[in-house]
Amino acid sequence: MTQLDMSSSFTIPMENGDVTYFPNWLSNKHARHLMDYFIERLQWEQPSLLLYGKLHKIPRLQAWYGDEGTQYEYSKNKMEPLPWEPRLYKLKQACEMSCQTKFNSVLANYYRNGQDSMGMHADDEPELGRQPIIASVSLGQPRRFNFKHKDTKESHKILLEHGSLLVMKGDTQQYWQHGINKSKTQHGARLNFTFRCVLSKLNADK
Ligand SMILES: O=C(O)CCC(=O)C(=O)O
Ligand SMILES: [Mn+2]
Repeated sequence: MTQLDMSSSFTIPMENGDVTYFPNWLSNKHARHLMDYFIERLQWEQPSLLLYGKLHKIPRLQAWYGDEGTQYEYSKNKMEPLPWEPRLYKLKQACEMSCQTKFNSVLANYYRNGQDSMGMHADDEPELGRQPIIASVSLGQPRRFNFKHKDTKESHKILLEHGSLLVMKGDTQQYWQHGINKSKTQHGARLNFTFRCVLSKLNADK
C-alpha cells in the first residue's frame, strides 16, 4: 500500500474557503515513478475549445478517467470518461483514504513545460454539487497555483510541489477561482490529477 505522509500540512488562511496543502504526501521516489508511468500510460489528448467562435487547442494535454456515467462538461467541452487505469485507480483510493470521502472521476493534466497553463476558473459545475471536495495531486515541476476571490479579488498563491496533495472543500469553489499561469522560469514537465465526485444528473438537478 502507498505510504502517505499527512504529518505536515498547511491551511491557507482564506475567507469563504477551505484549502489544505500536504507537501510530502507521496515520497519523492514513488512520485517520480508514478510520473514516468503516467506520462507513458495515460491516453493524453489536446482538445480544442470554442472561444468567441474560434477553435483553440488547450495549452496542456489532458485526460478524463472515471466510473461509467461520470460524463463531465468542462468549459462547454463534453468529456466521456475513459475506464480506470489500474494505478490511477490506486491513486484515487489513496486520495479517498486521506480525504475520508469517495471520488468517482479524475481530470488528469499534463503541463509539458512552463508555456503550458490553465486559466482561472472554479470547479463549480452543478454536477459537482455545491460544496465539492477536490483532491489535487501534483507530480514533477513545482508550479505556482493562484487563487482569486470572485468578489473581493483577494488573492493567494501556493507552490504545488512534487508529490503534494492539495485538498479544496467547503465553499471554496463558490467563492474562489484558481489557475496556473505560464512560467518563464519553471521549465520542466508537471502532471496534476484532480479527483472529484460527479453526481448523477438526477442528483445535480435537485
Ligand atoms: O494543475 C492544477 O494544479 C490545477 C488543475 C485544475 O484546476 C483542474 O483540473 O480543474
Ligand atoms: Mn480546477
